[in-house]
Amino acid sequence: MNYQQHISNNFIGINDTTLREGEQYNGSVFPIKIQLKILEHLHLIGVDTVEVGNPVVPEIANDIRTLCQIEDRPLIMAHIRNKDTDLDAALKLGVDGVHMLCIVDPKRLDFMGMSLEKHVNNMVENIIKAKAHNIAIRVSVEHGLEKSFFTDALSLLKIANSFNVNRVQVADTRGAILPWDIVDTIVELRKEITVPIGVHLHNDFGHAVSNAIFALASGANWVDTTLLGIGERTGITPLSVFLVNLLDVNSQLCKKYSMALLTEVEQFMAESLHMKMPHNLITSDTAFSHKAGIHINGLLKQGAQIYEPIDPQLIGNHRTIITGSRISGKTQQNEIQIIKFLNDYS
Ligand code: HCA
Ligand code: CU
Repeated sequence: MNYQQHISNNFIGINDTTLREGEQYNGSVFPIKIQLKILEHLHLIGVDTVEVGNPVVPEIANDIRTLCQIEDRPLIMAHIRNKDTDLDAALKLGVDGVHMLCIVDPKRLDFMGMSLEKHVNNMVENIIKAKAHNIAIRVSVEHGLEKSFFTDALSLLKIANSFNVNRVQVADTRGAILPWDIVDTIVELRKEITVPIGVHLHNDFGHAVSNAIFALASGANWVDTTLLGIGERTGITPLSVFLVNLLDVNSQLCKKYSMALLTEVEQFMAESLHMKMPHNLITSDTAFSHKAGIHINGLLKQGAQIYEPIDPQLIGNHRTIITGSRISGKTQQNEIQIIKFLNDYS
């Protein structure tokens, strides 16, 4: 498969869900001031849509109303359940669209006192209503990427597709899907679905970024992200790491995003949450630090790209050279200065 070519043809956009999934992170508290700042930052980066929480909760409805009043902003999508109460709450607010979550797991439907057939009928009614109000609608299936639920997810999404929704989406809700499985599933889905397909990928097994890339290569068009990857449990695809992958696949795809803001914005997010930047994100303070003598020497002799995947400046990050440790070798201080300022990426 020509992965690069497929991804370039398929990729449409990023739905950032920091304001919804991100609030589900254990340490998140988002007063409206922080939400406004997040919206502003996401707009400056240039994400295509921003997802907010469920307006059926009155406090969330108030916040969404405030966010929607901002004139210069991305499209705002409310994340709702497949319920008319939720849709009605969203319709009152002037959001640009709704992301409606459906369920196919028979046990969960049972707990809800609902049959799959009734759930699908409700979905159809909600789609028709949203369309009558001229707002965009994306229909997602929780656990939709899991093998045991895929057949039912596909049947439900085919019906949504026949009503020409703006987008359908499948989620790896438990974060345990492996890249080869996502390829098979998205290829199957693409055969049946004509509208754009989005993916929402949890990171429990560490594949949230690679699964996004493989999903795009297999026919998906949209990816859900959050700043720092925050969300339930280990979170979802982090915006920064996803974007550097996309840049590597085809830099043209990132032209519409202000990559140089990524470090500042993700560091702002960490500060707001009173958390230390995760060391394993490319926007962290240590993401471009070099410590071992062999590495420092390599940088000096061959240039920084020998141990750096991208120029840190591309994402607004910086290089750090750690000397004076027992593993740092004999590099002289004046040589270190050279590395600090050398720019080998032009
Ligand atoms: C959840 C819902 C969700 C929804 C994803 C989507 C998930 O919190 O369980 O709207 O596509 O991970 O399934 O975040
Ligand atoms: Cu989720």
